[in-house]
Amino acid sequence: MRIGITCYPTYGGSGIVATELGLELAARGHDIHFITYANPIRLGSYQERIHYHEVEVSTYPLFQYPPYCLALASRMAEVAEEYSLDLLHVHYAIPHSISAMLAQQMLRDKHKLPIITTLHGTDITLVGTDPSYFPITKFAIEQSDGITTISQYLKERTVEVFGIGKPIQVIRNFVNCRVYQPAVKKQHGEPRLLHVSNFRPVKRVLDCIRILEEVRRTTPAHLLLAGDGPERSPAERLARELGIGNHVTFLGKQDHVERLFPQADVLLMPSELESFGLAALEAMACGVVPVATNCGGVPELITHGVDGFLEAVGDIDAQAARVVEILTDEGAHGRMSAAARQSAESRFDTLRVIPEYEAMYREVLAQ
Ligand code: GMT
Repeated sequence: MRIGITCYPTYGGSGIVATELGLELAARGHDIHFITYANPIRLGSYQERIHYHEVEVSTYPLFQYPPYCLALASRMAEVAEEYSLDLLHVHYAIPHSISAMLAQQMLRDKHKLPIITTLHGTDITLVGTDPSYFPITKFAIEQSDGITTISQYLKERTVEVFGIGKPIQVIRNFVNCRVYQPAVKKQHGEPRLLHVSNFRPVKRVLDCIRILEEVRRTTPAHLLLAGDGPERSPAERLARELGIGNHVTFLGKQDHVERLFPQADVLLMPSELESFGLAALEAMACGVVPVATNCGGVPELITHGVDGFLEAVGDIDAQAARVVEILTDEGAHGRMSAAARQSAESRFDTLRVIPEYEAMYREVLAQ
């Protein structure tokens, strides 16, 4: 198939999933055309069957807000016609689905161009419920030819918030278990806690610092924080104020997290809300046990006490106690680490999940 993919290319889990999906589809013989304003995160250098079409947004003194949505629609229509695309798969409803619909309309007399929208989370839970975006988000979902969500939780939220009657297919986040693997040999030193995110308030990065402080009362540990965003400076300040600055390393944005995860012992994901929690899945594939919060779609990924732990949002003591449990009980740590890898392999491997997208494409093309 010839597939156009649009996503937010530089920021957030939805862009990562869209890029990894494109790479996996290309490896399976499909032609993939990324249509985005920047080179997608994790795309890397040249790959066979991968094409990248940049969307340029011209400014003009009249435009207080340059119309990205329209520039994207024009580019989508151009690329779809030029490369005879079979469909457009957009990630994150706003504005990508709307631009795709405009492209579809532009080509309607000469080219059938179905649209699949994948909803990732904040496009529904935050942006979509904002009164100024609610009607257009509902329209975008209702007019898509196929809709997928990354968890059952997000499907239920979408139906509840927008009253969608059309079928919504749940296709969960995935991980390539040949790329994400447990370490053959771990580096020496203090046990390592790891947090990976875009440091937005919803991720509760400051909780990671507080958890470390609590853990260190009884157990040596070092915290690695990968990523960047608005909560980085407050987190740096808090670590200094609590006197644990020497035990925290801010790594900034990382290109190859598959090399980082295996070096950790525990993954911290203290989020306020996660529709799925991709970072926890990638950690689990590397045999790293997640200590996460019981919110959104996370229980669809982590089975409490088996392949990770789920505690209440903001409960620092409970999350710290789970970290200590993992770091001090070697037997339990080994069992949970193996179970985490096993869950990633048996339920979320690309070999299992990518065919679900392919089946969805075939279904939509047959309509
Ligand atoms: O929170 C992020 O990392 C960004 C956000 C997005 O919309 O780009 O991520 C969402 O999509 C990820 C990939 O499908 C999910 O794993 C995250 O759980 C989800 N984030 C939230 O729901 C807050």
